[in-house]
Amino acid sequence: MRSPLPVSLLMVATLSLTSSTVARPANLSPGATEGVQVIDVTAKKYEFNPSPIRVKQGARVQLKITATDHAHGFRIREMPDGADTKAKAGLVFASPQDCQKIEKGQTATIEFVAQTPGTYPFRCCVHCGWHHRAMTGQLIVEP
Ligand SMILES: [Cu+2]
Repeated sequence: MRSPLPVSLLMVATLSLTSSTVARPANLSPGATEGVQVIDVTAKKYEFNPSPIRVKQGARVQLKITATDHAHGFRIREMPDGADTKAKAGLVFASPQDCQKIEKGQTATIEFVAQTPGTYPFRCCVHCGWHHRAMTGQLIVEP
């Protein structure tokens, strides 16, 4: 007689998988700076500097991005290169992310926890000129 155990185990595994993909607790307070790694980044035609940006897994990071010569934008993928699209986000943001526009001379702050090692591409998402599409960079989260 076969035990029904494997089926119930599978159900438990499925349930826990589902709940782990639900939104992460967003209890990162944007004002808190304790334990935060602050990285100054400049955006100008047509590069981000520094790039690649390297941080350690588990670090809470603030990117302070200054557009020096023109309005630019910043958009980063929350999944590392090569990740399953159904995997949970590798970067956990303090606030919802879309295109962060940065006016000329202004600084925008992007805060996240670098949860999963990997390479995260980012790019300018505000049209800034002829080589706008080439204005890209990488964040590397090291284990
Ligand atoms: Cu651009």
